Amino acid sequence: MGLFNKIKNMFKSDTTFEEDVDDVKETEEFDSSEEADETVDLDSCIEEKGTDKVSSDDNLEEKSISISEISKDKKKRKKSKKSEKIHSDNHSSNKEVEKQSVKVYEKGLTKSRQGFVSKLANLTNKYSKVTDEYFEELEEILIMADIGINTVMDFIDRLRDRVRKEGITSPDDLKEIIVDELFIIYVNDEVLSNRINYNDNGPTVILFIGVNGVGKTTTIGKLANKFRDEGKRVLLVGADTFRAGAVNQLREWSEKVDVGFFGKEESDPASVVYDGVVKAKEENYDVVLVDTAGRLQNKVNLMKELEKMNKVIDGLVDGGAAETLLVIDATTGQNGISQAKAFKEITNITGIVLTKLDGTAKGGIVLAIKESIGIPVKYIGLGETKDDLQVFDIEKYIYGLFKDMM
Ligand SMILES: Nc1nc2c(ncn2[C@@H]2O[C@H](COP(=O)(O)OP(=O)(O)O)[C@@H](O)[C@H]2O)c(=O)[nH]1
Ligand SMILES: [Mg+2]
Repeated sequence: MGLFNKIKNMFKSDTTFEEDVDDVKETEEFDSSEEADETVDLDSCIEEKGTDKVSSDDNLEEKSISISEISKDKKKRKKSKKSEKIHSDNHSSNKEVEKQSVKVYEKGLTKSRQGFVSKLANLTNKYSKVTDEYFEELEEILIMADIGINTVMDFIDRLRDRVRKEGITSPDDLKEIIVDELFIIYVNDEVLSNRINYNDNGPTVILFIGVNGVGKTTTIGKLANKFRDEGKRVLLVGADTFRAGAVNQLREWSEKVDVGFFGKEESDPASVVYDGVVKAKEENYDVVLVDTAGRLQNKVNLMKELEKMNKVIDGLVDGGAAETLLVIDATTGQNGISQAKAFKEITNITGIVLTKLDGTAKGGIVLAIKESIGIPVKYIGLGETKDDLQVFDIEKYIYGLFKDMM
């Protein structure tokens, strides 16, 4: 059974899928040799928000995962896990949470599904045979979905290859292989872990960076809510001290989701971080979420400021900041990719939060980030409420995108 049907069964039937999700991730071997080698001027990214810049010379390697092997392995594990399974209350409540999460994915990806996936369905209906014209149209659809030109070219090559080797002639059969191959783009790499690093030795400090308006403050509010639900003590630190009102906006979120707050307007961001982390240690907070300024006059200043903050955190917490999450607005398309490349040059990013996926029909950007930046998407924003932040999960994402085709 192909991945297409597997995912369909996971989410449409009553079988539990928590273990499947983990298993795929565990059985993968990752290859980390890919590096984006293009340099992007951060200042121009910040200035020209609407500009689409697509150019990356990434040399894409031969991907050689066998999905059927993963499937087999997963089935085996699933069987043995199932026999051990005790139906506890805890388990059924997990199941509820998962169901809820799948719903948020379905709803948040409606635009992408209607845009990109309905085009794909039309294409399948239009052609009775897989032809060159079919591939050309498919290529166009994928590029329009913001998947990224290099990724698409590589994808089409692999698809043509499979069509030839497997003797596929019907677009209807190819539909499932397209889903398989999109999944491969995402999982066949080193950085699949969507897990947050927790610091066992002190508060877990998470820095949020990214240009203005991408959704940093909102994401912090949503994430604080998530952590608090998990029983963690959360402190929000407002170090976006450059913009009037920015600190207040974070304070409002802290009130809304009922977590701690520290912030000072018109102060040195690093000194706010210092005071905030000291407070977190004194008052035994588990997680510290730091909101930073999206824009400094130039790249050098931004780099220095981030260095300063990191130094402060290094001095207070063993192991320093646990995560630096770059927030990107999915509706800005390839410009978001350019931002990621630029930020990657000036600081060590451990994960990406992709916001506003609900506001774009081009949900393919998730795959482009993976392919051109090589940094894992850890969370995605699928709406404006506190419940609309989800841990990024490729299987739920693919289901959310293709559920009408399944
Ligand atoms: N639809 C949608 N809007 C979002 C999402 N995340 C953030 N926003 C909105 O984007 C705008 C800017 O967010 P904000 O957190 O202030 O951005 P910041 O400047 O990076 O801190 C606000 O109006 C948010 O409500 C999302 O996932 N979906
Ligand atoms: Mg903000």
